[in-house]
Amino acid sequence: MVCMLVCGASAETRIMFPEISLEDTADLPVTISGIAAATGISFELSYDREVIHIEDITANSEIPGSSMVVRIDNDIGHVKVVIVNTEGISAVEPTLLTIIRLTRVGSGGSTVVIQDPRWSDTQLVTNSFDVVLNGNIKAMAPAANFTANTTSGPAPLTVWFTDLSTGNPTGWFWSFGDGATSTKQNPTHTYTAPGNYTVNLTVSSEAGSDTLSRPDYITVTRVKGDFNGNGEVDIGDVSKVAYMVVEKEPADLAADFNGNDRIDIGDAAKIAYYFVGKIGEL
Ligand SMILES: [Ca+2]
Ligand SMILES: [Ca+2]
Repeated sequence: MVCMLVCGASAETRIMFPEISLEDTADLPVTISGIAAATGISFELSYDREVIHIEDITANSEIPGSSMVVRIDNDIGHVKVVIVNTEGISAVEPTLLTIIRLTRVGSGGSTVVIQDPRWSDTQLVTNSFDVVLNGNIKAMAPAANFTANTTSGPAPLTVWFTDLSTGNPTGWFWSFGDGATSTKQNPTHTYTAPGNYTVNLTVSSEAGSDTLSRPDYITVTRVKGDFNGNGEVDIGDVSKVAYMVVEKEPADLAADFNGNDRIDIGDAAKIAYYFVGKIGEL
């Protein structure tokens, strides 16, 4: 039991790299702890070169007497670091060893693996670390964006939507503003009724989700005289105006073609004339 009190006091040795969200460039610490005096430390880092590049590695200037040699190879995603200190680095408590400057080059995530970390003591014996905590660069959440081939026109209006989202989304949810939805990446939607429509796109991935709303993005107008919404003046529309005149259908002032503020036989005649081509416009 005496030995446990005395011998158990020796701390476990650790080397660690943090877990972070990285937007563009950041300086991240490699820290060590549990070491009374290290005369040398070496470690390697491997990472996904499609996601991050390591720009620079600098030694902690507050540790006197250190010299450092690094080799950075972003073509394969690997660095090797060697630090020598003839005084012995005191790092019983967590101590900043080096600053790693990282730049994001892709939107995904990457584990920064600490490979083969070793330290030499004052007897110049090489030791491994008890605990190695790898770094983790979290993937970026996607950002929603989209466009459309057209944003206005007479009903029925068919619109091709194009996803312009960034951050590699894996899911799409479109709301077209008329009650219809789609989970395609690049959907097509046909608006049948006149009106202004707000379009929402929500994109998602394992890293998160984002929604872009474009208020009143799509404006659908009515072809003059097209009351049944098929994009043209046809016999159904001619009949409908006739029904309005005899009050079998509610009057719609869009059918007041002769401009006297009521629906009358002149309007019924005008749409019939237009339909057969006796007049050029309503
Ligand atoms: Ca029609
Ligand atoms: Ca009229």
